[in-house]
Amino acid sequence: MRKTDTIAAVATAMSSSGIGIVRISGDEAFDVILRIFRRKNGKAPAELKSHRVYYGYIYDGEERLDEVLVLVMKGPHSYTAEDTVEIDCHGGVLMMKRILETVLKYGARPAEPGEFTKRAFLNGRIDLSQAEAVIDVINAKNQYALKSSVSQLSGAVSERIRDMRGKILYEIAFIESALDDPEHISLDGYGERLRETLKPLAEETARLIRSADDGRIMVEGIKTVILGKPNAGKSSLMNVLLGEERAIVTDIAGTTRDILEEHIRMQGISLNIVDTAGIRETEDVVEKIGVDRAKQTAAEADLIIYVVDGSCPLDENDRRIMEMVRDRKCIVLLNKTDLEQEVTAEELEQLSGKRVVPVSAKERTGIEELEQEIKELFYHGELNFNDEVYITNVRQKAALEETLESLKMVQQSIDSGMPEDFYSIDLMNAYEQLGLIIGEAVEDDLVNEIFGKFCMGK
Ligand SMILES: Nc1nc2c(ncn2[C@@H]2O[C@H](COP(=O)(O)OP(=O)(O)OP(=O)(O)O)[C@@H](O)[C@H]2O)c(=O)[nH]1
Ligand SMILES: [Mg+2]
Repeated sequence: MRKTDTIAAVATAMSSSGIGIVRISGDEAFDVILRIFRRKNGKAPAELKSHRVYYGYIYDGEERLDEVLVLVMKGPHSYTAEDTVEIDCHGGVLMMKRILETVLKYGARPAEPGEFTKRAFLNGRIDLSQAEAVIDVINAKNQYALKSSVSQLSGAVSERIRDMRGKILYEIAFIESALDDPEHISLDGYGERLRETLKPLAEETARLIRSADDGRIMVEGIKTVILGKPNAGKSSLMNVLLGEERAIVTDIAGTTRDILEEHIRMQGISLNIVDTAGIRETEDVVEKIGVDRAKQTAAEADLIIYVVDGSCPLDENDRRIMEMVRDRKCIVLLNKTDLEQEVTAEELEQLSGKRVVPVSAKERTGIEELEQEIKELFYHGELNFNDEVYITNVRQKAALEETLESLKMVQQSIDSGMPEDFYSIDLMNAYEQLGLIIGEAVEDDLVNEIFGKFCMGK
């Protein structure tokens, strides 16, 4: 275990609540608490036993501050893997502050944000992807995001990454050993074998990269943009989804000028939904800016909800919008089904190539079907976390992209008949990039693997 100084912080929210927790971690955590804690009999415990709860009082000198429970955890069996003490005090802001000040006065220093988790990582109790999952668990805004981070915290991502690294490392070690000892280890036909080994690895990497987009959606919500020509009923739909009269609705075409963004939840899914100006050719300067913004927002969206006014014939504007959404995730809403129809769902489906859901924003019909379609589109009905591992983190995604790039380079080297030491350079790169995800140093395990497995009798 590394030698560390002793840190402390309030671990619970700084607001009035039943209980507040002040946490201390480090080599002197036990010394610090023994200086300020007395049991009911007025004495500090003679020694602290791990995983015990002590009842008593916190003192600053002779001043009694609060009645508390003190939890004692001896390293490495604690969150940080260091000696850790948690003081359960009354959850008033002033009291928590006062106790923290006392802890600092008697030998600890204030922890930096995330420092407890950082120590858990530095002490090898969790890896980097798990450390990142801790913050995701805390920040999770919906049940899917939460499930995904809990699974990452439990090491699901790390396990996949370790498995892939293990396979790559085996190949690196094999090449190195063969080059070292050509009399005993032959590289004949090795390129082809390696190609087969790398194929599933590249596929898995690509899948994880794709999952990063799903992961982001889970964490941040689906970026959804409502598009359509003026008067189609976009703002009306927005209001129905929000359950309040948020956007201005009139029968004047061109009512919405600027984009309007709101957050909604439907059956556990988060949507960041944007109402936009109706798309049409216009001379009006302000409206034109609105139309440009609509197009720009749509370009960045995860999902486009294209609203069609079913009570009037499709026109040039509709055709233009269909062009815009051609290669995008898009659901077409045939709106105003309460009126006489000029457009049928069938012809709209044919023209757009998208799923069409008939709705009436006015009568609030078809909204459940819309929600179902969104779920189908993003979560294939139900999310299942038992076998899927999601990446939710930009840093991890970048490392995976580098990994995939390197694996492709190896494949290219094989294709163009390069010598084997070329493979190892890119394999090594892939191995290191994967290592970044779990924050693992490279040298030690490489050394062990090479000398432990292959170098026979040397
Ligand atoms: N009958 C009927 N009228 C609707 C329906 N949805 C919207 N409208 C009406 O259509 C008109 C335009 O609605 P908005 O929601 O402002 O349309 P918009 O697409 O936001 O229009 P812009 O902001 O101008 O682009 C209003 O008079 C609405 O009351 C519907 O389902 N049925
Ligand atoms: Mg509008």
